[in-house]
Amino acid sequence: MKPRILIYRAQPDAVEARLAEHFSIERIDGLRANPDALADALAQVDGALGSSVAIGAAELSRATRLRAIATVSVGIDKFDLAALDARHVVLSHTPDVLTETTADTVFALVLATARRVVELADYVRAGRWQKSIGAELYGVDVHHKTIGIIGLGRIGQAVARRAALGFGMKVLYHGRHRDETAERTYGARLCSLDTLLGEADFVCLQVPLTDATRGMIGSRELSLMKPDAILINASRGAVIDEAALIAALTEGRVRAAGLDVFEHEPVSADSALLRLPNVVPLPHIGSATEETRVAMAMQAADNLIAALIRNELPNTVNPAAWAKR
Ligand code: 8YV
Repeated sequence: MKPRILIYRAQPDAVEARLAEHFSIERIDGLRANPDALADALAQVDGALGSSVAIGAAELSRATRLRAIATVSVGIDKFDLAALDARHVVLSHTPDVLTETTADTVFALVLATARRVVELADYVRAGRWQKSIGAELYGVDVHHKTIGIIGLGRIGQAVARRAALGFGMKVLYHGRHRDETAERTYGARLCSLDTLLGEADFVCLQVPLTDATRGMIGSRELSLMKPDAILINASRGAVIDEAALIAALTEGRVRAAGLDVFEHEPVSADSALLRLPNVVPLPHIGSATEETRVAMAMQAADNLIAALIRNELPNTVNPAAWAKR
């Protein structure tokens, strides 16, 4: 008899067809289901696949047969790893396949904020373009400026490559580990967070959301940035103290912000962030291209097949949980 899995967020047809070759499939709309309904659904299956849904002790409370969850994401902050370990459930994710696409999104925000693309597109659409534009509508250059990348992981490195090799930018980075390849290849310079914030023209957040990074960019950090510097966040919204950012943008202590992620998503239409003309907001589209989302879902499906059918654990965040079974 085939193992039974729960798809808690609909996936592309080709991906669900691949899963159906190996598993009996149950479905639930994880974004709308309450924790109790999700707990009931997880209690019936050996594996689960989906994204963007918080899974912790409550959802796992009756999951006695669950062995593996495959998230269609590189971020794992929606999961309570201690609760997964307590249930001996392994979690896999989808690194690598989304790296380049997400780095493209970061640079879309860099260019859109620096050159005021959204604001000026609205200016044209509103019929306000009556003559050649004046200095009041100028943006700032990106090429050959200084970019500071907080978190030089896979995506951070891809951002650094675009910056150095594509735009001739000077690259600063801050993180727990030295990256000698980045330093050798394009002169990236490891520096303290304060130094990076004080020197960068573009500050890019590329850290996972953890207890250590939650709120890491607050009033103090924003006050260290140059007043014409631009903040870019395509990692997780909760890394920034949004009230402090609103104040800094409103008071001109930071020039602009490009935000693909928010502390609470979807961000509320009446958020003060959305009323600021120097904010370019996107609806968490970092990896959201047709090609990449299929590739991510396929990788998640292969991760789940490997775990439940072949007893292999590729891209697994907590492999030790498997050994406890
Ligand atoms: C999407 C992401 O939110 O991979 C992540 O961690 O944040 C984005 O790619 C995720 O893939 C859900 O579809």
